[in-house]
Amino acid sequence: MLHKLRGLGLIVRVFEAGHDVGGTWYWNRYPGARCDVESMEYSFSFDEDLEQEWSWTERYATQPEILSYARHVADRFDLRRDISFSTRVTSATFGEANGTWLVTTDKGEEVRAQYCVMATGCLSTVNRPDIPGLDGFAGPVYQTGLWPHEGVDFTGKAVCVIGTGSSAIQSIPVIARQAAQLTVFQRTANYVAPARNQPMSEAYEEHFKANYKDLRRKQLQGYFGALPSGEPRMVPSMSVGDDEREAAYEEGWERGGLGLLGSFPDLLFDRDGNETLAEFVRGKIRATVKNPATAELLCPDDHPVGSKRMCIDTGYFETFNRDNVTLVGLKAEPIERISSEGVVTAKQAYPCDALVLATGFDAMTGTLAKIAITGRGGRTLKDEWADGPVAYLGLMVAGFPNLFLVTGPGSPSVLSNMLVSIEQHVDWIAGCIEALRERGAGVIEADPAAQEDWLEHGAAVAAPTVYPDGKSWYTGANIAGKPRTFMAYIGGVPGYRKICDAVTAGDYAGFAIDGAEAAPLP
Ligand code: NA7
Repeated sequence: MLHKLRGLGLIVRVFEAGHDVGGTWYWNRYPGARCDVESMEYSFSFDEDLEQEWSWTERYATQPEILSYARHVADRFDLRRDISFSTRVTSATFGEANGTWLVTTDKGEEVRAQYCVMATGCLSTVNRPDIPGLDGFAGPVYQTGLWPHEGVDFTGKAVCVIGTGSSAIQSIPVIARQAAQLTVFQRTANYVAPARNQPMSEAYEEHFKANYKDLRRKQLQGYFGALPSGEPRMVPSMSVGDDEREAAYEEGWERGGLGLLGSFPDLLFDRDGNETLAEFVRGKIRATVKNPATAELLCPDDHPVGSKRMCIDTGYFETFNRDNVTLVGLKAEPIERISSEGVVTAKQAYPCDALVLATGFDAMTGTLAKIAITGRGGRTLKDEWADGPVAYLGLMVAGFPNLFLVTGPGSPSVLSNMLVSIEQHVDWIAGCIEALRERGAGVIEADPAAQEDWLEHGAAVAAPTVYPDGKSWYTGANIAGKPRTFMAYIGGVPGYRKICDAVTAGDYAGFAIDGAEAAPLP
């Protein structure tokens, strides 16, 4: 965004809470942290030289490698000189009299700007669980999303991990190899496919680099902003025989990655079809985990595949065959408290030297809620979003002129390859600001009726899918007291882009510019 806006000749200031660039990849340094989108696709497309000069070393990049990439991009485009690091924005207030935003920081700085872009991330405020006694634990407590930069050595230690989401699934195999004893506390079992990570092959990288333009174009046609894996069968899952369906899943399992969920186009819609994939994954778990009781505990049985984010792993289920690893199912024995010595469930105490909270994030809205954002008439974003977030196209909120959101709620964001979605929003916002400047306009804002229509459309698109079925962070269900709404747009990356492009072509349909009536949607 900084690079693009500079290109328009604007003066740009960036405020960043971290001491360096990287966002998610700056904070999430837990052992085993890695992207679940393939490296060649999880990269910026805006500069061809950048594409050609950077080399990824593995099919799925590790956190340190992605952080190096972010640093490289920052240096290559000389971004750091306009970024204030270690600085948190505390408030952003729209001044009706002059149509500008006043941004204040925890360093006491006050900056006035015509446009304010919130690029605060979707998974950037960690969820510290409200478990009695947590603060009284005698040993260190680590949160996966705020991992110490100097690293942690668990050698010879007894470790308890709470949570079995993506971060836990990546870190548990690594911690288990180091620790003397590992106890995993699972509230909800997850569907996990093998990543089949491997070193980047020279031939694959060359093929990608020679065809980047074409492959990026194909990426944009993918529902999730990623290339299809293998040859998806374009027929409904229940229209084929059991053997053919099983063969399709087996192929997806062997290829590895999230592509398993795309084995048939209707797996996120047809609950019977979805259940066949669920049972396939359960079969794999039962075949891998030797202790039948542990295997059953690890088999998800309370939500469809994909309704909570599907995970990919390297040796997660195999880890439960180790002698030093114990799985505790919290449905049968909920955590009652944390004592100074460890975790205490309804059945027994589990003493440990260190505690790892892999308990996720206050997703999509948590970070924006921590900033006092005030729009027209003193309306705060917190109040506007009290019943769940609303945003037209996930890009702007009615009543908050010239305030843009990157991957905001109501956009595909977390249901897509994030880099693709981030670039689309950055391009859209830069294009919008350029258009405003060309016509000499001062203020753009979402029309409340267009915003309402978008919300209804988003809910209608999500309703037939399995997404609302899971108690996931997509819906706010992982945070006590958070309103339950499905916060992302599941109309797909290509469809969403088409709508955004039509809005732009329709003279920013659904947006009011300088108080004029908003053009209707085409
Ligand atoms: P997730 O996917 O939200 O996982 C958090 C895990 O922590 C999940 O298993 C939760 O169980 C569990 N949890 C949360 N609070 C508690 C309490 N109080 N007690 C016990 N267990 C708890 O976060 P991740 O960091 O793993 O992954 C986030 C995203 O990052 C991921 O989806 C990828 O997109 C990358 P629950 O399922 O709520 O029952």
